Amino acid sequence: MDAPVWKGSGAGLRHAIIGAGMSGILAAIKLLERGDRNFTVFEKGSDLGGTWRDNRYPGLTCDTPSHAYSYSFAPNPEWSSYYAAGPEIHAYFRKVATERGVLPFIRYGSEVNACRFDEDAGTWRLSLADGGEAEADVVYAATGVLHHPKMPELSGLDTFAGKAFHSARWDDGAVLDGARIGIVGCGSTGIQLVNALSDRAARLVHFQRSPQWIMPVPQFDYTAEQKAAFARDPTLIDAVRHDKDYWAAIYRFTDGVADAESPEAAEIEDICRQNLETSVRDPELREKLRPNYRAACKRLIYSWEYYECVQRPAVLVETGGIAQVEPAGVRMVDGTLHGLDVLVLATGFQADRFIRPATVSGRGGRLLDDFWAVRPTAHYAVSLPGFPNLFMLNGPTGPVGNFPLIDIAEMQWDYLEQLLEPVRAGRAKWVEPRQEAFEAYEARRIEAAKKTVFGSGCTSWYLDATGIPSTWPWSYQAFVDAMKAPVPDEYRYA
Ligand code: NA7
Repeated sequence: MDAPVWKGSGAGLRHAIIGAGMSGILAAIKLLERGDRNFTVFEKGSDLGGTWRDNRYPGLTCDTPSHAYSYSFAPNPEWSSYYAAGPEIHAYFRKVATERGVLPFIRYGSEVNACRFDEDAGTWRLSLADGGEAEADVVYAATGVLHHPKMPELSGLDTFAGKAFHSARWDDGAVLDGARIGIVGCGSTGIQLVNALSDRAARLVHFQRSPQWIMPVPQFDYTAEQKAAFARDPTLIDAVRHDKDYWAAIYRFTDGVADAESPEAAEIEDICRQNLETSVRDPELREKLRPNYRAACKRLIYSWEYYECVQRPAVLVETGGIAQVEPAGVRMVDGTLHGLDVLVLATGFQADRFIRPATVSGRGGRLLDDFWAVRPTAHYAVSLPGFPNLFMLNGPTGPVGNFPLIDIAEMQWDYLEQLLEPVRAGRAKWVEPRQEAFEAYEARRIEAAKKTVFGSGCTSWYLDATGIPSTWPWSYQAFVDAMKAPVPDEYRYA
């Protein structure tokens, strides 16, 4: 039997949300809040949660404080600690989605393969991997940024006799306690893995191609009394969520990131350098761990424990080049063989995918792959000229950094609501940014991006294929201001 065609039902616009992660759940809740029930969340997996579903590695922690990494409308008095672990965050999204009535709208196992704009009808036609089809007036791509694992090119990887896997495809069969474990990669994932496994492994070899700057942060558990107080008095949660010192640091941080030569950028580096000098006792190890690029050029690691964990007796930081993987372990260029039982590839993600590999074609058959031939980008990170009523939450060139992406998605949603108002009211069928407005915006963005710390001379997933940061290049406040209201002249309604 052919898979069914979802055409929407009931009154009003038909909405398609792609992805049931943090942003997709947000979109669904916001639609329900306005009484819109004519939508489906297409989720390719068999569970919701996005990045918090895919990543299950030991030590997984969000680097934004738990009370700040919560929807503004769904505070959670039960957070167990200042920085929450992955499973707890996944459970939070499940709970909120359940309580807000989102679950019946999620269609699991429904990967969107293609989205085609039908100009005559003014609608999007979606093709699903299961053979199904769908029509929608508005499409929200809430497909995440760091979603497709990036595998390293290591010769001999398939000959390894132990278990080798990417950090986002955790193998539950891997025995960790008392094992000889290798970890490739020093991003947030590799560092958190070292923290979690340094006292479980018999031997832990951390293969470090580039060391990281570490920002020291506090971590503590909330007591039962504190949680009860949060439940009784939500203003106490607000006090943590909107803590002025935390936000002052975020604003200082984003000011610093926006201008590599600013005093704020120097301040970030001073704090990290001081952390390195005072925390790592062995001078040889200290030099191994000293980055040769600006702090915050790569995404800064927030950790209260890395330097302590990396100094544990079982841990070896290996800075040599990897020659190949062999059945017994990893052979270095200098001939050393590190015998291993488990090899974890914490080597990051293909950060330029977004809605892809879905094929997206807009007005006049314009292909998203062509539009993004040089770099994935979008007008104010949410919309694309030639792709009417197609929007992205946490899409390309949006703000990234050590602050809550939930807030970013919420601000983007409020912006989109305003953009869509004439469409909702029936005064227009669709909206898209004007090509010339987008080009002017993008030119400004690129010029500003070159001046950011991200572009100060290191490699990272923030950079596009030409080496230019693929991020919001201005301050956090500038983003807040930009999202308050779209500039009407920059958009075209039809
Ligand atoms: P990241 O931050 O992209 O880090 C990937 C790490 O893997 C980084 O240290 C890379 O070194 C290293 N890497 C990648 N390929 C190789 C090869 N072939 N050999 C050795 N080392 C390699 O990914 P994460 O998963 O840690 O974090 C992603 C985000 O999740 C993070 O920013 C937070 O937003 C949460 P390099 O620096 O390129 O020398």
